[in-house]
Amino acid sequence: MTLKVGLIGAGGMGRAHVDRIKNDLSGAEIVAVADMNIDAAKGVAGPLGAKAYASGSELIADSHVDAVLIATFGKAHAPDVLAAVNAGKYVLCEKPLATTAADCRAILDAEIKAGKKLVTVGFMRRFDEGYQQMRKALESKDYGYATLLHCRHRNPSVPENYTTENMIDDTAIHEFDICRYLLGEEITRVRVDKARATSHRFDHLHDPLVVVAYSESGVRIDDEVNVNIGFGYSIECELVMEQGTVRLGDQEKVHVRDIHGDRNAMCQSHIDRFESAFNCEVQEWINAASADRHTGSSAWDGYAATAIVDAALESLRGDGGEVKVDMIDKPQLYR
Ligand code: ISE
Repeated sequence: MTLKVGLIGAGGMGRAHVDRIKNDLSGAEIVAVADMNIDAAKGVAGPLGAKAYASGSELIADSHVDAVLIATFGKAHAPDVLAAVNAGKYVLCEKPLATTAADCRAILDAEIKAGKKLVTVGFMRRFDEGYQQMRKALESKDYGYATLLHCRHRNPSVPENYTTENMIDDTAIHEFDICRYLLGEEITRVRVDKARATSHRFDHLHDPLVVVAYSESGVRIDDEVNVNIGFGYSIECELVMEQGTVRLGDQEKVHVRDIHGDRNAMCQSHIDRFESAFNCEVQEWINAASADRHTGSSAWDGYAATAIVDAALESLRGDGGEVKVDMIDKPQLYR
């Protein structure tokens, strides 16, 4: 069976998904593309022989669309995710699930009403082999329990319209999800420290920040968010357990040794650093949706990440003090 996918959002991320579905993955085809800019939708749909729509709701209502891939900007996600769930269609939505906890709760309610998990949130790091091995190391109990988690999220640069708040809701949100995934527990409190700002930034931006958070069992997490580091896209993570540590490797396509030293190539964006994770994520989603089952991070995970974002933003906007993460009890569907 070929899964007929409708893509909402014809920007860079949407086009990257089209390329991977067409060239690298199997079992799916794009049959419709929607974008509020209809010309952009037509530009992507045309060469695929797919239909073009000016809105997500029209695409979701198309009976030829089996499953929906959402790659629009965060604020636009909630209504399309809700419409897809209400239509009983599997949906892979790029992060964040929604930009407010209330919108995420509405999506949880819709899934509970549908009686099954239909939503996968695009936290692609869960499909990265390195993170998967880190989680296995903790689960093996060979090194005892986790005590500390050190993360670094460095981007070469950001565009001028990117704000200090985006360092939390667009960038650190990946660590909020992956730390929950690695530890298998919720994050309960968080604060945001401002470091000396780099001069390599726009004046409106306070870069870098360090997010300090604690999990339910008391694991202390620190996440350096540093988005104008210049040299490349660098994601680091070290999990400290009682009697051992495990550290995320880089994505090493080549390793060069010469008179200047011994080094691996530096990624320049999440697209190349997480290329195989994105491919695994989307392939897994195609396989799962075709077999009428859920995969990857759930709407609950999307809700939890947004709740942590809210607490971290409150700390950032206030005096940098610790803020409790406010979450509802986990509904049965997600246990
Ligand atoms: C971007 O939206 C991503 O998802 C990247 O993984 C992250 O590194 C970057 O900071 C975000 O802007």
